[in-house]
Amino acid sequence: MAAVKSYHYFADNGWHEPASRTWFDSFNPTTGEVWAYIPRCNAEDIDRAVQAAHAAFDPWRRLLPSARGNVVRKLGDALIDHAESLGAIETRDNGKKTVDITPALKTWLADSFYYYAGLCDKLEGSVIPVDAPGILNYTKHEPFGAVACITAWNSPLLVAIWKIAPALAAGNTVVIKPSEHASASMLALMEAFQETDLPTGVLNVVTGFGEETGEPLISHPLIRLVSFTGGVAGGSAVAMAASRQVKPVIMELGGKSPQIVLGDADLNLAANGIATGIFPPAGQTCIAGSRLLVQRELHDKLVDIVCNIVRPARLGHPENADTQIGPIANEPHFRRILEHIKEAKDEGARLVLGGNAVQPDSAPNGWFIEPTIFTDVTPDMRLAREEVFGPVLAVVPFDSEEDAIRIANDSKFGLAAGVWTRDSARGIRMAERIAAGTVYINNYFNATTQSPVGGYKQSGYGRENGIEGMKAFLQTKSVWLATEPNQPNPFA
Ligand code: TXE
Repeated sequence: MAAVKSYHYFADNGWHEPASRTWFDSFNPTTGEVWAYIPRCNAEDIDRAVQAAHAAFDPWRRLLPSARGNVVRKLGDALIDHAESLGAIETRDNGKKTVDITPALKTWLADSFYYYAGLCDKLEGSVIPVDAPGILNYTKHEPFGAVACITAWNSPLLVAIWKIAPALAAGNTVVIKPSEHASASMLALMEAFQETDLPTGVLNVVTGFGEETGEPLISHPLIRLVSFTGGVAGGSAVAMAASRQVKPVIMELGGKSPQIVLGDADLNLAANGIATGIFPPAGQTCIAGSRLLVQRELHDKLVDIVCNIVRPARLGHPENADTQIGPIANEPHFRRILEHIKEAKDEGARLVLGGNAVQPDSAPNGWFIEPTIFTDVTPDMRLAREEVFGPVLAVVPFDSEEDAIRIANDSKFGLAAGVWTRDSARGIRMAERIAAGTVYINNYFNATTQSPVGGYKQSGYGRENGIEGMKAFLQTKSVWLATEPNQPNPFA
C-alpha cells in the first residue's frame, strides 16, 4: 500500500496545519483503504481564510475587467495542464472513472473558466428613463465581497468549478469548503492554481465537516453570500445559518427526476436515454433520471429493452479504460443505497434487475452496487419519492398525458425531467407543464457551461452556469446623478 498523503489547508496564499492539529481519513472507494488525511479546520482556520479573502476583495474587484478575465482564463489553462493528476485524485478519492474525468477537466470544466473570463467585461448595466427630471439614473453590477462555497462529494471538482469560476469572474473572493468525503482534489487544484497569477487571498480552501467547519464559515460576519450544493437537510441548515445575518444563498440540491416515455416515443432512443440518465455514474448525480414514467401499454417492452441495455454493463476499477460503472463514492452512502433497495422490496416493488452489492474482479474490496431496476412502483412508495442518489431506477406506469404530468409533478423535488416523444410540439407542451429547472426532450444529461441549471421546489433556487450563473454572484446598484440643480430646501 502506498504511503498515506497528509494535506494542509490553503489560505492567504499559504499551506497550513489545522489549528486543531487533527486530520480525518479520506477513503479510496475502490479499495476501501485510507489514502489521505484531510485537515479538520475549526473557527480559527476559517477566520484566517475569511480575513484573507476579505483583504483580497478590494484590489481584486478593482482590477480592470479584462485583466481579471485574464487571471480567470489562466485558471482554465492550469486545469488543462494538471488534468491528468487531478483526474487521478478524483479517481482515487471518489471513484470517478479516469476515462471520463480527465477529458472533462480538459474540455468543459476548463471552458467554465474561459466562458466566465470572457464575461468579465461584458455584463453591462443600463441607463433607465426614470420619471424624475434632471436625473441620470444608471445601474451597475457589483460583487458581494468574500463569498463561501460549500460543495458535495459526488463530482467534487465540477461542483466547485461551477461556483468558483463565476464567483471570481464577478469580482468576489472565495473561501470554499469541499465535502468531507472528497476534499483532496480541491486542495490539489489550489496547488495547480499557485502556478498562475491568482493574487493572494482571492481563493482559499478550508476542509472539514458540515457543522464544525461549514457553519462557522457561513456565520463569519465577513462572508457576504453562500453558494451550496448538497442534500436538502444540509441545504436547509445552511440556509437557516445564513438567514441569521440575512445572507443571500444559492442552493443546488437533490432531485427525483422523472423520465416520461409517451406512447409515440422511439423506444430504443428512449431506452438509451434512460440508461444514460442514471447508470454510468452509478446514479450519483443530482439530475439522475431516477423515475421512469412509462405509458402503460409500452411498459413491459420498454423495461425489457432497458434491462437488455444495462445488463452487460461492466463494473470495475475506475482506472481501467474498459470500466463502464465505477464504485459508490463513500461507504456510508453505499450502505444507504442498500437500505433503499431493501426498503423498496419491503414496500412491495418488484426487482427486475440487479439489487446487490458486488465485488468486481478488478476491485474486490470496493463499494459497488449493481444497476438496479424496480417495477410495480406506485407514486406513494418511498422509492418513488426519496432521492436514492444511487443506481436504482423506479418504474411507474401511467395512462394518459395528464396522468404523466400529475405523477411527474407530485414530488417535493423539481430539478430535471426527460420527455420522450416523436411529436416535438407535444414535447414542448409537456415541458411547459413540468415543474423542473431543466427539461430534456428526446435527450438527457446534456449540460454545458452556457445554459443555466438549477432547481424548482426543494431542488433549490438560484442558477449555476450561463450568464445567470454569474449574475447570481452580483448585486445591482442604482445610481442617481443630478444633471441640474435638483435638491430644493424641503422646509422653504
Ligand atoms: O450532502 P450534505 P452529502 C444529496 C444526495 C446525498 C445527500 C447527502 O441525496 O445522498 O445529498 O450528500 C456541508 N452547515 N446530494 O452528504 O450532507 C457538508 O460538509 C454547513 C445532492 O454530500 O448536504 C458538505 O460540504 N455545511 C447533490 C456539503 O454541505 C454543511 C450532490 C454537502 O453535504 C452542513 C451530492 C451544515 N449544517 C449529494 N451540513 C447535488 N445536488 O448535486 C452539511 N454541510
